[in-house]
Parts: sequence; C-alpha cells; structure tokens
Amino acid sequence: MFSYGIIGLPNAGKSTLFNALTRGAAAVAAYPFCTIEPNLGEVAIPDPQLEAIAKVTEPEKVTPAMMRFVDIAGLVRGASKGEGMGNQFLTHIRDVDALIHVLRCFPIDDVSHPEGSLDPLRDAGIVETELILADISVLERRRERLARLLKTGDPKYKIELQTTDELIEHLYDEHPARTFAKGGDLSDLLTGKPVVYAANIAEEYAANPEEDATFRLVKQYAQEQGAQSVPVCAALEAELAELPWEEQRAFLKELGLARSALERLVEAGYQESDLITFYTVKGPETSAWAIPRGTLAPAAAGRIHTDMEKGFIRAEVINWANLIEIGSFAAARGKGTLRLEGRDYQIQDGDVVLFRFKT
Ligand SMILES: Nc1nc2c(ncn2[C@@H]2O[C@H](COP(=O)(O)OP(=O)(O)OP(=O)(O)O)[C@@H](O)[C@H]2O)c(=O)[nH]1
Ligand SMILES: [Mg+2]
Repeated sequence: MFSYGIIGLPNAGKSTLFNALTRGAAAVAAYPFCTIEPNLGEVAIPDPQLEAIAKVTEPEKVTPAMMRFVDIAGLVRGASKGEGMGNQFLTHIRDVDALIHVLRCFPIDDVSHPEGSLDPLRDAGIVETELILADISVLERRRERLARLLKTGDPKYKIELQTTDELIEHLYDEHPARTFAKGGDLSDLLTGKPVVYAANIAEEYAANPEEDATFRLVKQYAQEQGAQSVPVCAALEAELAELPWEEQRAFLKELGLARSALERLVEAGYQESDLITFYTVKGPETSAWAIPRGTLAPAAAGRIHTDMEKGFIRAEVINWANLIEIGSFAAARGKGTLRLEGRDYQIQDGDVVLFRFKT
C-alpha cells in the first residue's frame, strides 16, 4: 500500500490534517510535541471512476484502493542532532513512499508557533535542512563503505563513490536529493521522496486561497522546486470529516470548495509519485488498485496475489469508459473488444483487467 508521511514543525496542524484525512482520532493540542508516537491511518482513495464501474458491474463488494498516512512528531531545528523529539521521528518516515509537508499559514493568535512568528518559507527551510542533514549522515556512511570496497579493484565502486560524493555536495548546497539529476541510489534518503506541500491556511481564506499572500508564497516556493502545493484548512476539514458522507458534500459547497482535502491531496500525491489506477472485476468483487506508472501486467497481478504473478498467462483488458459503454466484461468479450495482453504489457491508467493465470 502506498504511504504518506506527514511532516512539519510542531503546531503546524499535522495531526489535525491527519484526522481530517483519516477520520481518525489523533490527539490535537495547542502545545508543541503533542504527538509523540506516530499515528497510522488507512483511507479509501476517493474514486468516482470506481463508483461508475460498480454501477455497471453491480458487485456484492466494492473495494477501493487504499492509502496509508503516518502522522509523526513535529520536527524542530537540530532534530537531526537529537533536538526536540530527536532522531526517532526520522525512523518513522524512512519507510513511507512520499511526504506531505505541512506548512503553517494560519495566524499565531491562539496557537503558539515554535519560531514565534508566521513564516512558512522559513519553516520549510528548517524542516528541509534537518532532512538534508539526516541524509548526509546516511550518505557519509555509504561513502565509507564504498571507500573500503574500492580496494577490491572493481571499477563499479569507483563510479558509485563519485556519484555519492556529488550527491553529498548537492545536499550541502541545500538541495534535496530528489532534484539530483545524476541518478544514484535515493531509496533510503528522506529528501529523495516525492513531496507535496500542504499549506494550512486560515479559515477566512478557505474558499479563496489565492487571496492569502502567505499561501501565494508557498505556492511559488513549491513551483520553483517543481513540486505541488495544496491549500487546506485543516481545522475546517477535520470538522468536515466528522459529518456523514452526504452532508460533507453540502458543507464543502457551503465553504465554496469543490473537493475535500483528501481528494485534492490524493490527486497531487498521485501526480507527484506518478501513480495510476487499474480495476479488477472478478466474481462478486469490483476493486481499484494503485500502482506506479509503467508497472508490467505480471507485477500488477502480483499486487492481487503472488500466485497470479508467478502463474501469469495473459491479461484481458478494457478501458473503464468502454466497459461502462458496453455494459459488462462478458459482453465486451463477446464483441471482441477485450484486448489480450502479455507479460510485456504496461498497465494503463483506467484499465479494467482480468488476469489469466495457472495455479
Ligand atoms: N485556526 C486554526 N487552527 C488550527 C488549524 N490546524 C490546526 N490548528 C490548531 O493548531 C494546534 C496544533 O495542531 P496539531 O494538529 O496538534 O499540530 P501538530 O502539527 O500535529 O503538532 P505536534 O504534534 O505538536 O507536532 C491545535 O490547537 C489545532 O486545533 C487551522 O487550520 N486553523
Ligand atoms: Mg501532532
């Protein structure tokens, strides 16, 4: 399952946003370091296409794709050296696939700010510096290991060492690893993960974030990095999440919002992480699955069951909109509109797939 780590300074509104996203009950408080142990929550990814498919397939069970959110302790200056909650928070975000970086844009009247004033770009810099410092220490350990391996005489270590040195330099220049153009292994680096900035704006701007000068700064900051920013009003969204589903729509409309923070963040996250959705219609169950773009058919089958990957024979595929037009998988097969695809087929966004495999 794809996972997001929610990071940011104390009192940025991380737990409030987490609750809004997961309808969970993480503790929220107007004092810093309210969160100590990470909160985990799994949410169904809102998907109107899945709903449309299910109207046609009429399954007993509709299973949406899921996403995991991890709400961690606030980060402070010096965290990578053990300040605040120290290094432990870093271990909680090592394993996530991507980051939601919450930047506080709501005023400091009643909720204190660890830096004493409102300045989301300064805050972003503090958090990013800590992540960069943590990455540098990972890379320095990698460097020592490679320097030892150099003695084996294998030229590949020389190249790896050089890339590592260049990456370390890139980080010392205060650039995140994700913008390093020369490849190298970024998998265990925090700043190698895709990031979406969630600007936690004041209630008064909820409907018109562009009118908030503080949000505009965040938006520009994100753009400069080729990243996305999503304005959210965490406090309002947390209230929203407590309402029954039908009332949420009405409340959103009242607020002048077309979609919830969950929908907007999931969409930004999908783009940033280059994910796509495919569907399976099998017996009584219609399901959605999130996978990285470019995933081959056998690996996609493996998401459902490892046996299906091992015994993969072929995939029968139809685009979701065509399926809805034709009415059923069986009718599509009868008309010859199903495509037969082999092991080299890259699953496309919106494919409805029936995997054939031997057991
Ligand atoms: N006015 C306003 N207050 C908010 C908003 N989001 C969060 N708060 C308040 O800010 C305080 C801190 O929110 P939390 O969600 O606990 O912050 P956090 O980032 O999880 O903080 P730590 O766990 O301490 O790192 C709480 O009193 C929230 O009610 C918002 O959008 N508007
Ligand atoms: Mg918290």
